Amino acid sequence: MLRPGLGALSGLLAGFAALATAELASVPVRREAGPVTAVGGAVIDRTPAAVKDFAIRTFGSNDKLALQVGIVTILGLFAIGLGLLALRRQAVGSAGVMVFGVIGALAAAGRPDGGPLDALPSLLGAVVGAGVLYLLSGFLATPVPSDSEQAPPQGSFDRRRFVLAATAAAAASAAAGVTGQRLNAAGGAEAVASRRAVRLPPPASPARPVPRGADLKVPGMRPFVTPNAKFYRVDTALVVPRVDATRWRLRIHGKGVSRPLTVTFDDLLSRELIERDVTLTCVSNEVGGPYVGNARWIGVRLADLLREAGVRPPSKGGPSDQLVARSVDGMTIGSPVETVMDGRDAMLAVGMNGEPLPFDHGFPVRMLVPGLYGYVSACKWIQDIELTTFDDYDVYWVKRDWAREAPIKTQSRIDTPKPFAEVERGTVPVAGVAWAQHKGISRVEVRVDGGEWHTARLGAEDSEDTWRQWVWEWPATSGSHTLEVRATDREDRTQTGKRVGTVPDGATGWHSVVVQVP
Ligand SMILES: Nc1nc2c(c(=O)[nH]1)N[C@H]1C(S)=C(S)[C@@H](COP(=O)(O)O)O[C@H]1N2
Ligand SMILES: [Mo]
Repeated sequence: MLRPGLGALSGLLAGFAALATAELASVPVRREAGPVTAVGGAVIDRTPAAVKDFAIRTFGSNDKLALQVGIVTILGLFAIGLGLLALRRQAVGSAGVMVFGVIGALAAAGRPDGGPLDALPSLLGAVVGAGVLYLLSGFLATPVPSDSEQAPPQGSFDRRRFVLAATAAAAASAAAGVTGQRLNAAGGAEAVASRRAVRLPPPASPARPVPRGADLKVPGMRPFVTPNAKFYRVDTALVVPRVDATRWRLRIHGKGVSRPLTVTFDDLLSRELIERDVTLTCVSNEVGGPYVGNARWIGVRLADLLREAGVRPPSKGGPSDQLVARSVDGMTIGSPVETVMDGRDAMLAVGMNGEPLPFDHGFPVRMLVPGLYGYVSACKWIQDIELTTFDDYDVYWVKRDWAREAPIKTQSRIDTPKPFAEVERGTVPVAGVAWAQHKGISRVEVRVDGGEWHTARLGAEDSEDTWRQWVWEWPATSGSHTLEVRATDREDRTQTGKRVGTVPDGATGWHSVVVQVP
């Protein structure tokens, strides 16, 4: 009973030693090359659209934590298995550890932004882990005597050595792991300092103040402008990139670029800046979902830079119809050149709600195109813009079942009352938001239990690129009731009630909420 237990423990200690060594070894390489991050990233890259959506829906912004906990748990189980295996076949157990090292190495080197060097932490970790397992299982390998009554006090010497070696391995691993984590965390120090040093110049073209009455201030509603800390986050980054703004460069090049450009962060800040309120939406947002937020952005008009580089949209004879934005973490996001240059406020954003972009939201620079879902427009941590065609190149999400082009669909959401809430009889404000970026919202209607539609009162319009709050005073009667909402945009198109899922280009259907009135 004791030996299998110690075998399992050896496996776990070997796994711990491997991960800790890899963490330390990732310091001179890069923190993204750590095996758990690398395998997690590789899993994300290979996750079909529907599963990724399921993960976002189920775990929300904790989807990445859930993934990492899952990976560590699976590794732990395999480590126990290898520890038990090593009791019978010492070398095979260690070879098993090496197999996991190779998997980690392949995952790390194969990431969109990965290189051969990224394989190093996993391989080093595996070598150390294999060694630890070999050593520990060696101490446990004393053959069990056939007649235990006659046997000398069984393996007492080895057991003491086992305890010593296991303790040493655990302590050394903990030290290596903690040191690695500390150094990796400190590695972003220049980036943090560069962000702190940013002074955003006043925009040449400021946004007008948010009109009074845009925020209806109905209790239970989220504010009209989403604070940065509350802004939804959707991306594939297990480790948020920390880019040093003083070393940041953006290259603009490709087909039809007659004057390729490379700009620095200071170059961008010294240009004419625009400030705009824009509501960003994720294609993975289900009907009624939370992945939509509204912020005041500051940035450089992207069309200005493109024109400077000699780019013409297809309608003016330009050869490229797709703009591919690349981030420092290897994400590729493709937008239609025609849309980016059609006069809307497509921008390279440097500021969000009065401060430099938070790291989570793309510091130092991200793209933003009002009216397009984030996955086809809003590249965070951008470092490269290539002009090409949709025929010639499929970007990250397009390779994973999502549509090439995806304008935001007109949508509306009930924020209060909450689903299954109990509300008092009498007048109940039913309120929420509606959005149809770059078209604008002209009407919102609410109905109860499939009855006739009632027109809601709209909050003042900030811009056609922002959402609009709405409220309808409901004379609530006793019983269980279903509230539904639909919006109409300024092109006079009413949101369809037909329910479709988020894949491949955004969900449709009316948001409904069931409430109880005593
Ligand atoms: N580099 C990078 N940029 C990215 C993504 C990503 O995974 N990596 N996700 C996109 C998606 S799907 C959306 S909806 C928006 C979300 O932006 P936010 O996290 O600032 O809200 O970022 C976009 N930009
Ligand atoms: Mo998204």
